[in-house]
Amino acid sequence: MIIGRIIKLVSNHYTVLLSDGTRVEALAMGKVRLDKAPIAGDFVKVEELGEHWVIQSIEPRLNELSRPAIANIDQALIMMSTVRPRFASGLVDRLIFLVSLAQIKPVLFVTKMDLIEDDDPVHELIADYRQAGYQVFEFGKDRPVTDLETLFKDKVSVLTGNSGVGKSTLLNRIDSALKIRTQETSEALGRGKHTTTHTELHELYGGWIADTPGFSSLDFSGVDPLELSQSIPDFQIEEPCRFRDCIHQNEPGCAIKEAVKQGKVSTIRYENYLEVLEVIEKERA
Ligand SMILES: Nc1nc2c(ncn2[C@@H]2O[C@H](COP(=O)(O)OP(=O)(O)OP(=O)(O)O)[C@@H](O)[C@H]2O)c(=O)[nH]1
Ligand SMILES: [Mg+2]
Ligand SMILES: [Zn+2]
Repeated sequence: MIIGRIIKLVSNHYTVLLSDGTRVEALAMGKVRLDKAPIAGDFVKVEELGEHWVIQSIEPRLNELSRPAIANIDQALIMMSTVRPRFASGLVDRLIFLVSLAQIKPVLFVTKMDLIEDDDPVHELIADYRQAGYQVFEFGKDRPVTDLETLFKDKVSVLTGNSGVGKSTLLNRIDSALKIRTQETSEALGRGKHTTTHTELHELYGGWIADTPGFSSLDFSGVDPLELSQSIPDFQIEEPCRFRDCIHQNEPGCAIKEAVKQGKVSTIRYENYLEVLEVIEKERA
C-alpha cells in the first residue's frame, strides 16, 4: 500500500499525488466513502487493483474545513472584493470564525482595489482588520502581484471566498501556466456565477494552494458558542472576563465588552460575532 495526497476531486474521481511525484486517478471504495468521504488535501492509502487505483483508507486529519471541503492545511486565504461583489465584513468575519474554529490561520486577500476611490469606506475596513492584527494583502488589476512567495513557500494554503471575488484570476496572475477558467469580464449582475466547480490543489512557490468554488451559505450548526468565542483571534486579550465560560454576550464583568467600548477590540467583529451567536442559538431552540 502506498501513501499519497488527494490534490483534486471532481464528483467521486480523485487525483492522488504519490510520494514519487506521479499522479494517479483513483476511486474511493464503498467502505471508505461510507465511513467518511475523502476530501482534497487528505493523505490516503492507495492500491493498484487490476486497472484501477483505489483509495483504501484516510490518514488522520490535522484539521479540516467543510466549506470548502479540504483537510490538512496551514493557512486560509479569505478573499473578498471591494466591489462586484461589494465588500461584506459579515461574510469575511464568518469565514474568519469558521477557519479559526478549525485551528487554521486566516489571512485576508482584498481584490479589485482598482475599482474604488481613495475615500471608499473599504479602506477603513481594511485598516480595522490590520489594527486587529490580521495580515491583509491588497490586489488590483493595476498593481503587480508581489510579496507572496514568503507567504506561500512550503505551505498548504486554501483560497476561499464567495463567487466572483477573483480567486482563480489571482492564481492565474501568479502563475500563468495554471490556466484556470475564470468568469468573463461582463459581470452585469455584480455577483458570481460559480465558475470554479471543484477543489484543486496547485503547486506554487514550493507549496500548494487550493482554488475552491465560491459558496452560497456558511454553516454554524453544531458549533459550540464557548468554543467559538475562545477561537476568535480578536478576543485573545490579556484581561480576563469575570466568568471563565463567558461568551461575551450578556454576562456581567465581560472584558471583551469593555475592550470593545474602549476601542481595543473591533466593534465590527464583535457585532458580527453576536449575530452568529444568535444564529447558533436559534438553531438550538
Ligand atoms: N477590476 C478587477 N477585476 C478583477 C480583479 N480580480 C478579478 N477580477 C474579475 O472578477 C471576475 C471574477 O473572477 P474569478 O477569478 O473567476 O472569480 P472566482 O473567485 O474564482 O469565482 P468562482 O470560481 O465563481 O468562485 C473576472 O471577470 C475577473 O476578471 C481585480 O483585481 N480587478
Ligand atoms: Mg474560480
Ligand atoms: Zn466576556
